[in-house]
Amino acid sequence: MQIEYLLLGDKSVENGRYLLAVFKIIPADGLTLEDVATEIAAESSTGTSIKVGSSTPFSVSNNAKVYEIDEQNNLVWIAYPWEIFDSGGNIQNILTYIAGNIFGVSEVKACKLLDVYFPPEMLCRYDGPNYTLDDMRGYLNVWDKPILGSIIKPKIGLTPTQYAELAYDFWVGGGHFVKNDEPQADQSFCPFKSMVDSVRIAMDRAEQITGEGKVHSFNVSAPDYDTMIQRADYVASVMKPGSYAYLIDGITAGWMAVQTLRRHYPDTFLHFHRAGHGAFTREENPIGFSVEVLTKFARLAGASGIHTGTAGVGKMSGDSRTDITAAHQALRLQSQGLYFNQVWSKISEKDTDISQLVEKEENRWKENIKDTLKERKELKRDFYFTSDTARIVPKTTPIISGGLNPTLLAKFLDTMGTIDFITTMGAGVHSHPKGTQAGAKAVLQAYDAWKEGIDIQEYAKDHEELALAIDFFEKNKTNTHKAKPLEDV
Ligand code: CAP
Ligand code: MG
Ligand code: MG
Ligand code: MG
Repeated sequence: MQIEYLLLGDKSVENGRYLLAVFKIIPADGLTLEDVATEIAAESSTGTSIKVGSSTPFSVSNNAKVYEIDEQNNLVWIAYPWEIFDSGGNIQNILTYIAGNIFGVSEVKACKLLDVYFPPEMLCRYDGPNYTLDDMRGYLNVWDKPILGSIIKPKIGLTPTQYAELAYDFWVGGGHFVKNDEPQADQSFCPFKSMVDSVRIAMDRAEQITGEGKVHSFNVSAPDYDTMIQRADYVASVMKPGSYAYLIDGITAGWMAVQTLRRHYPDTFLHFHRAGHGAFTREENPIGFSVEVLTKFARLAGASGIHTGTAGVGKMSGDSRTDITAAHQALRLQSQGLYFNQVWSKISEKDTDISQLVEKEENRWKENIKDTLKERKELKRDFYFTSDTARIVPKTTPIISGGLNPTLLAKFLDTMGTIDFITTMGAGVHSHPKGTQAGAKAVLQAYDAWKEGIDIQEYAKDHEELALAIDFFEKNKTNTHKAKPLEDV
């Protein structure tokens, strides 16, 4: 055991100078939880497997501290002096410590980072989002519903014009937002630049017909940063400001790619696609970190939006507690995580202004979501603008995707407790028997039914597109698991 890393009951960890983390740890055979906890604290801060003679009093002051252990549940709380992290607001650096070598050390049979807490002073050093859902709402002039979107399917294999034609259909059917799928890049049969050019033409046509603004999220993930920037710049040169977002495959491209985009393009919606996260977030996987942790780091990094899952309603693994906790951590000024209460303010939660804002937000969330629709535009200003913006880390939009279709929308809305999210449906739209335009209409109709409190079966009696969608998805149920009941989050 590396005893110098064990400071059980140390209250000083709450003084704002520490990042706090909680891990679930299963020790390798023959070791105690204390043994392994201190090994992990050492390896993830100043130490290694054996004490070195080259330590200095200052280096020792940077030791992580194991400050709480729950033997029964195999939980270990560790505090990290946040000044050990790169002073440049660097997410990959933090994760290299607290989600790095520790997963490979032989003392560990299992180790999962479940929750993390960032103190207010630390938040000042990180970018956080700049362009938010409210900016997108302003561009689209859509305040009374989630942003309703689609991913073009098939996932890959369409030519630029075929691709853009489907985007056009979705927009003309009333949809707001279209995204590239996660593997879209610069393929020979669908060159990136031609795809962008075709989308612009399709968007202009759709806007002319509908008289509404539309948004497209372009996947700028690339082999290297220069190419990523070239692709992003190309999009900016072709598209109107506000009409495009940048999608980045944040797990496979990495946190540096996410932060590079955030810093280069603060005035563009940054869309974090998390393909690959299941390898380390899935509940049954004992090594890695949770969806909640991933989402919190995405907000810290400055993603305008990140996928947070369908709470068990759709096709991807995930339950309502995990996904809804993550979504709230993305959205709310104060979010109760699995273990920590996070206030996304750069000043102390004890400050009375911040407490008042938190209370106001609490009250808003208690209201019926349908009753608050008309006030949304004003609330946005109230929250993020009339208060001193520099003191609050703006929200990250939950992006809800994966096996959703019009018949599942109401269930998800009720589970989510807010309309502040973007939803994207792939198969849920393009498999409509009458095509993509009808698929988009069915989504809008499903939303209107929910808003008016009418069951979709009833509403479908005089809404043909919805009726066909219900019929189709009843016959083609792919969802094999049921949503777990929503626990208290
Ligand atoms: C959804 C999707 C998204 C997943 C990612 C897909 O398509 O485009 O990538 O939602 O999962 O390819 O599966 P469908 P998550 O609407 O056709 O299912 O959002 O959980 O990160
Ligand atoms: Mg090393
Ligand atoms: Mg996809
Ligand atoms: Mg699909």
